[in-house]
Amino acid sequence: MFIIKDDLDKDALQNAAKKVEEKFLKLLPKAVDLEQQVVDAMTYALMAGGKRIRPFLVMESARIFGVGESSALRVAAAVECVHTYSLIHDDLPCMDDDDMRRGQPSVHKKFDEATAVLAGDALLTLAFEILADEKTHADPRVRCELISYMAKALGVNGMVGGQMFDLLAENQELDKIRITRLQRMKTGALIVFSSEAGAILGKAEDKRRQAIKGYAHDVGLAFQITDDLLDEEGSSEEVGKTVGKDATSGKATFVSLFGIDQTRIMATMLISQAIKHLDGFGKKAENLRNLAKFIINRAH
Ligand code: GRG
Repeated sequence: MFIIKDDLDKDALQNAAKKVEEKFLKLLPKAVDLEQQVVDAMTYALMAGGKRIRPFLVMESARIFGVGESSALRVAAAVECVHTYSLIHDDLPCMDDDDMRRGQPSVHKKFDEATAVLAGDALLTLAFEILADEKTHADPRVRCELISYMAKALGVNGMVGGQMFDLLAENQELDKIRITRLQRMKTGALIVFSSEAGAILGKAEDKRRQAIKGYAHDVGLAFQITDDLLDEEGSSEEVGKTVGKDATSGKATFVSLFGIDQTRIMATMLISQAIKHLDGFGKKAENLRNLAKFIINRAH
């Protein structure tokens, strides 16, 4: 086994999760008639738990750059809204077709497919509405930068492009370079945005912003590699969704290319590299260092 022990303060992760969940309840739109169903589906998906890793990244990077908690919490909530949208759409029969998410029926199973599509769309648009609001930051240039960077992380050169690539990748010969690119787009780009958001909010100098991006770049890939390992080795009960799908679908992954041991070594090396990027931040970055280690130790 190649495990780096993590000392992540689980209370800090849980506290951040609790604050973000309270924020969702304040930010979710009010409905007055039949449109209530889409709000119910958004609420169901958002409140279903989840590790809230991306909100934690936003809040911790914001803390490093001296950003007030109320701004950070709004961006953290926006990021989790778009992450949740991606999970709802990914579970649809036309995509990864999964009946379970976060240990409970996926949104299209609990409601129906049309409601799931709309709930995803509404969470995506809500996220931009949150970023555009002056409560997120007094400076409109900062708000525009947040919107622009989040849009890029989610679009064709980010999550949507990565998902398209992934859908077309089954039974294709993919080498390490193409798999890495796919994963950096599909999962990595939002993780990079989550970490960079604190630097944007805090108007950080370029050197420090690049350091946090370097950290997130490595953490994002290690996160996805761990997801591949969990798909191979984890149980559905622990992971909270169907596992073993990559092997059944013949999809090339890090595990299928390099085997479990080599893949775990790669993830461990990425995490060490990620932590190195934080050298200039001293003690303030301790939660981020431990989060990186937690990401490759996680069982779900
Ligand atoms: C539908 C546009 C569109 C994109 C979907 C991210 C994605 C693209 C699909 C998710 C598929 C998936 C399971 C990818 C593996 C990495 C990942 C995003 C895992 C789920 O994230 P966690 O572990 O989940 O942070 P929780 O439930 O803890 O929030």
